[in-house]
Amino acid sequence: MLIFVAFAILAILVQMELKAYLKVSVEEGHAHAHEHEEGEGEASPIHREDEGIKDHGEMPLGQNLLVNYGFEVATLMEIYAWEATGEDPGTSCRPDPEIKRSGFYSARAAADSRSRGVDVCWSHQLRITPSDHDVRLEGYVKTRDLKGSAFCRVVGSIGEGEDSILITWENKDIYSGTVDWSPFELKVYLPPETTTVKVMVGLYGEGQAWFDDLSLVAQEPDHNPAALDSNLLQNPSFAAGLEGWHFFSVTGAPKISWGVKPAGLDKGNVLWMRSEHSTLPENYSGFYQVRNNLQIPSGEVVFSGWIKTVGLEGEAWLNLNFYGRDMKVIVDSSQALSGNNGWQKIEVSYDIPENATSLWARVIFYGKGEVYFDDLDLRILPK
Ligand SMILES: [Ca+2]
Ligand SMILES: [Ca+2]
Repeated sequence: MLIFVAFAILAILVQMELKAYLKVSVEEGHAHAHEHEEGEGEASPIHREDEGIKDHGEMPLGQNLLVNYGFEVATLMEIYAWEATGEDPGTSCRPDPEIKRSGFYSARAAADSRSRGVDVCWSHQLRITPSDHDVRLEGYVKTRDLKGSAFCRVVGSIGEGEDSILITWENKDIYSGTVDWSPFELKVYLPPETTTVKVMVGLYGEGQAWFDDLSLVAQEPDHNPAALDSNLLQNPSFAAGLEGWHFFSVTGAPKISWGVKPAGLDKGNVLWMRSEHSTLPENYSGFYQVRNNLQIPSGEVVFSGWIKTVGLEGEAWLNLNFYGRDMKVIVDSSQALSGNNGWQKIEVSYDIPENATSLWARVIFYGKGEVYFDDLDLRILPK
C-alpha cells in the first residue's frame, strides 16, 4: 500500500514538473517539443536551436525557467536536465533520496580532503535565454561540516562548448559549516549578446551540501552600472571573513589551506593561503571576485592591494581578467612577491577594453610557502 502511494505521489510530482517544462517549451517554440519525448527520465543531451529563441518575442517574465527544479526526475546516479561536474578525486554529485527539502530527491554535492578545492557542482542549461534581462536565482541549501563554501552561480556566454565566449559570471558563496535548509538568492543582468545561460549550484572545500526547490525567473532589467571611482569589491579588507570571495585552484595544484586571521590593529583580518608543496607557475591558486554588467564605455580599471609573503618559494601577485564579445584580456601586476616580504602595496591597471562585460579581480599565488592579502581595492577611474 505504501509503495503504491509513493508511486502515485511520484507520478504527480513528475507530471507537475514536466507540465512546467512543457509550458516553457511551448513559449520557447514548438521546435523543442520533441525533446520531451526523446529525453524523458534521462540526462539526454540538450538540442538547442538558438536562432528560434530570441525571435520568439515575449520573454516569460516571473516564470520559473528551470527544468526539473526540484530534482524529482532522477535515477540512482543522475538528475534529468542537470549535469554533474566530472569525477575529480574526492568529489561526488548524486541525487539524494534521504535528505531533501521536498518531494523525493535533492541534489547533493560532496568533497573530501582529496578534492583540492575544486568546484563540485550541478549545472543546468536554460532552454530559454533571457538575454537583456535580469535573472533572479533562488533556492534552498543545507550544509554539513562544510569547510569552504556552498555557492550558487549564473554563467552567461556566447555559443557553447569549448568555443564559447564567457561574458557573465555571477557567483555567490552562500553557506558554510552546518546549516539546515536555508534560502539563497542571486541576481544578475545578462547582456543582449548572451546566447547560453547555465545555472550552477555546488560547493568547494570539504564537506557536503544539498540543494532543492530552485527557481530562476527573468525580470525587466534594473540597470545598476558600476559606480565610478569607488571600491567595487565586496568585503575588501576581510572584516567579514571570506564573504564575497571565491577560491579557485588550477588543476594540478597540491593541497592548499586558506582562511582569514587577525594580523594586528591596522589590518584587522587578512586573507592567508599556504601551500605545503612546490608547484609549477601555471598551477596557481587564489581567490576572486567578479563584477559583471560593466556598462561603462571607457575608463581605467585599477586593482590594488597589500601582499605579504613568508618563505614563499614561488610568487604572489594581483591579476585582472576582462571577458566579453570577441575579447578576453588577462593582465598581471608587473610586480610579484616571493621569499620573505613585509606588507607591500601592489597595483595593476588597464583601460577597459571594447566589448568587455565581465571584470575579474584575482589574488594569486603559486609555489610552496605562505602568502597574505589585505586592503584590496578595485575601481574604475573615468577617462
Ligand atoms: Ca526535491
Ligand atoms: Ca583587513
